[in-house]
Amino acid sequence: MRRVLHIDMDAFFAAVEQRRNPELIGKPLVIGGSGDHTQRGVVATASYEARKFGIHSAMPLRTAYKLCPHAVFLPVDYNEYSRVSGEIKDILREFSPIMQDVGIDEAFLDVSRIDKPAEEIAKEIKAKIRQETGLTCSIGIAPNKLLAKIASDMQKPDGLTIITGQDIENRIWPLPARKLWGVGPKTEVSLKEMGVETIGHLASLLLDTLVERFGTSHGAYLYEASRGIDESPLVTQWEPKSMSKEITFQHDTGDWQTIAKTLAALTREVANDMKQSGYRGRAVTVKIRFSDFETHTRAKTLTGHTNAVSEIRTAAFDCLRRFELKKKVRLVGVRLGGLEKT
Ligand code: TTP
Ligand code: MG
Repeated sequence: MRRVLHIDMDAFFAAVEQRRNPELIGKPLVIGGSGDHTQRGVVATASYEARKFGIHSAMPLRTAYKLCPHAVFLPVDYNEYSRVSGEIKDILREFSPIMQDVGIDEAFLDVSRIDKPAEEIAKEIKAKIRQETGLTCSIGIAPNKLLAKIASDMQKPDGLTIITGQDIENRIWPLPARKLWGVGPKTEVSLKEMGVETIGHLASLLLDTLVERFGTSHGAYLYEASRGIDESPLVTQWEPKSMSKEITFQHDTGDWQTIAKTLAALTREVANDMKQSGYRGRAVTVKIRFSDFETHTRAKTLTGHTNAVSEIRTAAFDCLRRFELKKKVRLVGVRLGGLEKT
């Protein structure tokens, strides 16, 4: 049985601001645009105190001001929220490496392989996040991502909700159809036209009816989702171990100049890739494949991590000189390993 957690921070931007400035705790707080309610811009989020006045995300700041003139309006400080978000994701990864980063304030965590009740893990996560960042979150526990996401939204703030396969009829079917991931405003309108308001209603429709209306793929998705079925795996972030480039010559060559020039060009490309993706490496490996497909590598480890072309090229040429180029060369490649994030 799979056990998936969905973690969603409570009033995230507002909570980060309240932590920075405790005077804001307990007050209606609106974060959005440049923080000036006379200017254009929309609400990114509002504290729970401000939500009581009917203020919500995507509402024009001016409207929010009319609803609650004594609310504190602050600009969006995206850098700070991303930094805190990074801290939270790091905490989650400590609990399980199978983490899907969904957005700035939410993530899925697969805890199936952890030998402990999921509820206990969730409580530990909540405590750790609170301890390290001072923030609260709401967690949903379910057999899949679809249900876990619905669950985390059921009790907020600071909630912990468990949904099992047995709860679908009683707790999922009464919910409005739009609570299902993949039911956006357009699908919702179509469903309303068909007289469908709840997830249970949707589950009563025939597969054929849904496919006819929404197409094969979305129709089948809705059919399964309304029954709480979701087999999709967590998409974990891919961390490269190395970066490489190689090229096969149009014609095999024995010309050292040609090989060296090609290697220099490949080195530049790898260095660029690393700079763009924010990595530095330490271990340079050059690969040569001869015309008879015999393939050899030579490696050199640098004293420190780098993404500087000149350093990588010098090491690559050191490697190249250690090859005996007695046969014609078919392919040349360079790889940088031992990567670290810059
Ligand atoms: P949400 O998780 O949707 O909202 P929230 O964390 O503020 O509140 P809740 O307790 O209900 O989870 O979104 C996370 C952050 O993303 C939110 O703090 C601000 C930002 N955001 C926007 O900038 N614009 C939007 O329209 C929404 C919905 C969110
Ligand atoms: Mg949130």
